[in-house]
Amino acid sequence: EPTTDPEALRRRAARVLHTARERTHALTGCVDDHDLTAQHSPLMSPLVWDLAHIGNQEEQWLLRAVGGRPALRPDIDPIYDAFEHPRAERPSLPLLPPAEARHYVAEVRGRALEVLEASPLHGAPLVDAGFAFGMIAQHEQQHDETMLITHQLRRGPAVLTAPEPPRPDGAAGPLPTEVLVPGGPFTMGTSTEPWALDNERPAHRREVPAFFIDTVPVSNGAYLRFVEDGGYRDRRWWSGPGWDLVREHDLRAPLFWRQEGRQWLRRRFGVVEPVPADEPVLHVSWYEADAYARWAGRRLPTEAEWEKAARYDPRSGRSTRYPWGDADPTPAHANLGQRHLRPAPVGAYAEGASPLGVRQLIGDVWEWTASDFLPYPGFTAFPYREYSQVFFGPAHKVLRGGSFAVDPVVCRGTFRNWDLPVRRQIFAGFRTARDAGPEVAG
Ligand code: AVJ
Ligand code: FE
Repeated sequence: EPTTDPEALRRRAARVLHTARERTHALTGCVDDHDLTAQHSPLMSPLVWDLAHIGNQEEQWLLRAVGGRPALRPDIDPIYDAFEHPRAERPSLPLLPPAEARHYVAEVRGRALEVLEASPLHGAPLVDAGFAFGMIAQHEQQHDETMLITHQLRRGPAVLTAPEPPRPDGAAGPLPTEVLVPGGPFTMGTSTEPWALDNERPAHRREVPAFFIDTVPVSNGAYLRFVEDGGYRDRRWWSGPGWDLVREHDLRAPLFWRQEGRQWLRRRFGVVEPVPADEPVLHVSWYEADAYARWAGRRLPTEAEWEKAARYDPRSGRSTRYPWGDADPTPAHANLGQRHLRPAPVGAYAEGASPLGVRQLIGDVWEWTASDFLPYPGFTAFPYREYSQVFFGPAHKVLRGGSFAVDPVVCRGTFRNWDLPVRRQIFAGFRTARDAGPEVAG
């Protein structure tokens, strides 16, 4: 049950803000000022832009909107407005230099914690159950994932290290390749998760016919069979725009892969290593996921199918918060929070399985779905149109489940991410599905 005790809410809000800031410091403290201000890829901002943007959003929402305090640095709002400046032009802006950016975010945080102490945490939608504080912790963690993508694109020796993720225990023998999810209605989205963002709301019934879904995400080894079968040279497997992408950029394998003789290697945070066959495939566009699924005689799951697989409990008929139930994620459930800098091998995290036995829906890799990013029936933009509403439409595809780079505060069975179908630098993989057909539709 979500707590309404203001002291417990304050402690939780302070804790998630602190966790986010530790991550931000880790990602911005391991490189020098030159690296912080450089643009490592035209697809990404300089790290120092993300840093001050985190502080600027916190200033706007927690100090000004919640706290009613005067603006600290109104002069820099336009520089850190993501809509005014596309990423490619951010290096040429008069950004706060690293030392000033660090000072700014620390100053904002000190005042934000004062606002948290003084806020009643009820009585207005923005502060009910600490929403704005949860939203700002989620925002910082989303930029921490973005900064990790920048680290992956950065050239040069490794600066980040982390322990290896757990391996599957294999005790129960080999897993079935797919799981049948029975047909019928289920509850999609949420009206009760206190920190759910606008696009996850409201809860509504969805009819989802029976389907089969892969027990685990598609592995590098499985994807390699598609590559070696000439998948990238065979027009049959590709959508029209997917084929255009392959030919325009001469795509032959996932981003960061390269072939040396008969061996496939990949670069991961500054280290070149053999592609591990049993790890979920990463750094594929939606078009590559779609083509692989067609080659395999299957398809991507729809967003509703993905959420039903992740939340529907056939024993109770209820939708749970996570595949394993309603409890918050622990390190035994899922690979989240940048504790490891790679996905765990497929079949890991038995404790995180759904009641039907689907694994690794949460954590490891974002999963592309077949669906466009659209509002749920009854959607209302909150607290600002630029979070979700301006992105609704056929241009963006939905990703679900979170990756190893995502903190638990910004990951739930209802959480929706979206991106352009050409994107490959994000920590995205996928799993496949198929219709169950009339014999099991019951
Ligand atoms: C939800 C991940 C697509 O990074 O563009 C960050 C999150 N929104 N700042 C993004 C976000 C505003 C957003 N995604
Ligand atoms: Fe942002």
